[in-house]
Amino acid sequence: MEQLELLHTELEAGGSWYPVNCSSRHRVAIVVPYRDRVDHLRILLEHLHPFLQKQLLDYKIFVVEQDSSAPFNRGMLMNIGFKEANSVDHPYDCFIFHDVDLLPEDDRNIYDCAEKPRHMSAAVDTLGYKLPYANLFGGVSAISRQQFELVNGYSNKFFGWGGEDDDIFNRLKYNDLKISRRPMNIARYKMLQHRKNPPARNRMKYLNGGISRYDRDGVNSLIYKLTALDRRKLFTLVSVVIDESTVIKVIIIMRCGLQRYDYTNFHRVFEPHHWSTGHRLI
Ligand SMILES: [Mn+2]
Repeated sequence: MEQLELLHTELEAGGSWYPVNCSSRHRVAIVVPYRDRVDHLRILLEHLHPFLQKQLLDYKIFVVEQDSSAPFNRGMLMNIGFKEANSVDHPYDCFIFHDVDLLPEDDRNIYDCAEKPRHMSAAVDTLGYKLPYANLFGGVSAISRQQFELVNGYSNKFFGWGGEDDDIFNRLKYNDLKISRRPMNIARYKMLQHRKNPPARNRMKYLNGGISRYDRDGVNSLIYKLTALDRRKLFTLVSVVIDESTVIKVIIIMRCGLQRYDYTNFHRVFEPHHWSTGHRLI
């Protein structure tokens, strides 16, 4: 990683870049959910910075690390990336939610947002460059800030592998947002090999009952401990501890109406001294 840092003198602190000779149409936040895959992260960063710069995007890469023993919660990490990115900088127009193990192969696969949310990784090499099912929205996806807020982001309930991507597809559909894809010869990705995570418990239950939670389980109901917010050379690191039972409980309390939480102002106003690697409870 240090060697890669030395190569990228063009980057601003926190892993951002913008073209000097023109102004980009979008400010794009790339959000990468992450835990314990440093080899993949290095390969992704090595690939993505030149790729995004060729596209003349105004972008920053946020790596959101789950720093706890709880099962990996991809959806909640995306929500946290959305919140933290919009807190530390001017709100971004466009979000690319990006798995750490997918490398875009075609420069024409522009990382921007449009009227419809876009499923970017339609053609993955390990799946024979074929779309496995029509409603797939996992891997890499592009959603504008407005679209993401409209659907209340991802569900926070999916601890472990699977379900959260199908749930956000349902949320988009519920809000009459049809998804788009680029042609299969452009939306091509190489997948890095890894061991599979255990599937999420209760993921079918949460998926089937999802509709009753859209308004209260998502980016408006985040509970986590921020353990680092760190401007690295190649990316901004957001490290969080997520407690599974707390996350589940908060949603139950909200459903029962026993206690009212005002989540609209849940996040702090950004002040520069909040940059730290120390422990801090939100
Ligand atoms: Mn994967």
